[in-house]
Amino acid sequence: MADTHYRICPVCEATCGLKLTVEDGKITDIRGDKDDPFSRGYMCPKGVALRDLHEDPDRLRTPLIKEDGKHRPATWEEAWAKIAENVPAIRDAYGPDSIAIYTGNPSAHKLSSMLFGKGVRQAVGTKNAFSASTLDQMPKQLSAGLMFGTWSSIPVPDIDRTDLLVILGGNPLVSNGSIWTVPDFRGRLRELQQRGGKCVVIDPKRTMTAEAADQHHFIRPGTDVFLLAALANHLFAAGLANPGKVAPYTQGLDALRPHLAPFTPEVVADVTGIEADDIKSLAEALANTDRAVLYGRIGTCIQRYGTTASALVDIVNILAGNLDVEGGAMFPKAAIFADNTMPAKGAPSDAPGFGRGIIKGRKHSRVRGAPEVAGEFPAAILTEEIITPGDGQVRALITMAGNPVLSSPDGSALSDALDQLDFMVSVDIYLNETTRHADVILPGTSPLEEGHYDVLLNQFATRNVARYSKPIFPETDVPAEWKTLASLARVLGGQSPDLPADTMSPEEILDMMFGRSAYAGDGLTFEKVAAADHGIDLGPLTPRIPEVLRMPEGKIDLAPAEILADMDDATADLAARRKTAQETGRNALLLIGRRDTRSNNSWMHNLPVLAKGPNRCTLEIHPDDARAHNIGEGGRARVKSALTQDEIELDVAITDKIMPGTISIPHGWGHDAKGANMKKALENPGVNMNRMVSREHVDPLSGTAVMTGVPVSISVA
Ligand SMILES: Nc1nc2c(c(=O)[nH]1)N[C@H]1C(S)=C(S)[C@@H](COP(=O)(O)OP(=O)(O)OC[C@H]3O[C@@H](n4cnc5c(=O)[nH]c(N)nc54)[C@H](O)[C@@H]3O)O[C@H]1N2
Ligand SMILES: Nc1nc2c(c(=O)[nH]1)N[C@H]1C(S)=C(S)[C@@H](COP(=O)(O)OP(=O)(O)OC[C@H]3O[C@@H](n4cnc5c(=O)[nH]c(N)nc54)[C@H](O)[C@@H]3O)O[C@H]1N2
Ligand code: SF4
Ligand SMILES: [Mo]
Repeated sequence: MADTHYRICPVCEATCGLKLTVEDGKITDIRGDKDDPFSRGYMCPKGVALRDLHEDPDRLRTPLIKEDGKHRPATWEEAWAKIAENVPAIRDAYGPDSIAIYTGNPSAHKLSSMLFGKGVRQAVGTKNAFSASTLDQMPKQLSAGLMFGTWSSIPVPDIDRTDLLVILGGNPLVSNGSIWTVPDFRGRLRELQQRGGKCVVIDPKRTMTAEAADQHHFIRPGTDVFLLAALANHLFAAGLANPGKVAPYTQGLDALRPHLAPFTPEVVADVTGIEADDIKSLAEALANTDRAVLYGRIGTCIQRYGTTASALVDIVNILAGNLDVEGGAMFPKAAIFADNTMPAKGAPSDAPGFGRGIIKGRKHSRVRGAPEVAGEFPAAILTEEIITPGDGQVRALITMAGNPVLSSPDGSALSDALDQLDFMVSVDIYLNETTRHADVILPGTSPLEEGHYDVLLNQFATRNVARYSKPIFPETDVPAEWKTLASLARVLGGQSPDLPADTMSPEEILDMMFGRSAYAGDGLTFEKVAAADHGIDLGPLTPRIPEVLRMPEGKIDLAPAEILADMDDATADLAARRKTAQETGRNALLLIGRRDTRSNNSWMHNLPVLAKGPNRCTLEIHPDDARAHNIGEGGRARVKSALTQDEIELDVAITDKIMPGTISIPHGWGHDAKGANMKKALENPGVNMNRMVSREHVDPLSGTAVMTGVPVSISVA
């Protein structure tokens, strides 16, 4: 008997609707759901790989306990007892801050983790909370908070109605979009071009997105802040700065302008590598095209000026009259869970459009005094908090769906640091580079074993939708992950793991949330959403200013003090960079990262359907640079970081798609760690490029690690 199931793919931010066929308890087919109003039948190879993930023999089905340096399967009773014996004792002896928590990326894609992960942190009560956000989008969250008043009010391109899409530091054709939920990007781009629109990509690599676009400019890594400030500057210079219909809701325009003055297109041209005339035409096109939008993503975030660059993306959109208009940058209106659809607590006015804004820096980290942002510290400081002795030293760690040994800066140092912990617990689906350090590993579930609703990603969706998926194999192997997390919170708090009978399930929570949905007035209920196999389409994005704002004055702040001060640092930096370039005539060789369609950060390399094919963990280098270093195609190169002094070796791929002076290595590789158990991944382990990335270098405003534009040297291996 074949059953058909519909469900949302939880792997990346595109949230594609899938159609699965199950026969006799086995998945026999996975394809894109043509009737999904949002993803329209699109899917990528990772959607197909959900079957391999579900069936992966290396995926954990029982807890593991580490004894004499080796992991062995354990019962749940043993695992809970071991945690109960150790963690509360550490807290009693050294205080809650001695226990750190790291939450990884898949948590943002799982209903269980979104609803029950917080409870784990609350149970510990630690200030030492870390996540992948400070390896990723925290700059966008902070700039949104400073300008619009909540951490998630990030406007996204209205691609379905735009005529000019400018992409800076994103490769959505491969990544499938980020902080912009845009399934079937390729199809949507094609439609844009068919209606006469254009796409421009600015990236140190001529990526797949750049090749599909109408225009591409190379940009020197880490220089986006200069380019963006010059775009804004030129809008003023050309008399094109006009926020249009949002003008009455802006403040700070006059304060902003003088800080942009040093960044003329002429001055930034030789530092960014983009001609002054190109910068001017781009600014003019953004202002003069009726429906135009600028989008900035991870390439613009994981750099020294990540937050300011992110703020400038929105500022350019505002100055060019492209915010909150059809075809421009718009604010999605998620059905549930969005801070910007609910009344703000403690706001000066309870009218929609007012709020308290955001607060940061309520606490500082022990060793370097980094400010808390959105309740967390930079992932880049985790190592120093573990290895630096003294009061408040981190002695225990809990990771949930995270692999910071591969994903965060200076992975070798973090791996060594984890060995020093008194105790470590991981909730994960693999015994991998990070979890091999854990004393207890609690298994998470296969995504197909749980119900799904995108708590976060609907807040960044290019079209408003509400879609729920039922579990296909409910609790086949292991308890639902929300139960594990809820029990973990209890055990950490000194209670028994048994959940009280009145614990609300995720579905009960969704039902309650839909009761106060932004669409409740339109009759939307969880019952209706759950009954709709393909989800419910809530229509195209609609203008939301002023109602979306949560600032005390009810206005968009174009000149937050922190951003202005950072722009002044950038001014000094620009002068220094020009001087160095003029004096030496040369720039350092800079390392950037890249993503591959058949990969997702560090954790899908054990799936046969994705692992097949050529080695993907290669060093890409421009022919001129290869020649200058005597490196030939098919050879191997040694890369040394000027920051960590660590060295790695890998195969070379010579390509003119990469900007001269820049090399690229994908992150998420290096699967040959002793004690891990991912047999397929071990066949082609690759190397961890984050060993080149320094723990010291962060965007000082958001704490986000500088992971692009890392100075390196190379030689023949
Ligand atoms: N140089 C460089 N470094 C980068 C980036 C970059 O562009 N360049 N990108 C950064 C970005 S954007 C991110 S988001 C981070 C990611 O950083 P992390 O989130 O730390 O790393 P992931 O590789 O996503 O690892 C996810 C972990 O979750 C586990 N997992 C997968 N599914 C589940 C599940 O359903 N339940 C549980 N409990 N566990 C699960 C996996 O086994 C793995 O251990 O990496 C960052 N690192
Ligand atoms: N296939 C696949 N899809 C993924 C993931 C994956 O690992 N694989 N990871 C998921 C995650 S967690 C995230 S956060 C998203 C990220 O989604 P995207 O932001 O689209 O990420 P990337 O594909 O890394 O694209 C970043 C681009 O920035 C460029 N870049 C690097 N440095 C600079 C710079 O200084 N300036 C500019 N302008 N550009 C620069 C890089 O060359 C690259 O093309 O992807 C998600 N989707
Ligand atoms: S693009 Fe691929 S990985 Fe992302 S949601 Fe769609 S099918 Fe899943
Ligand atoms: Mo990410």
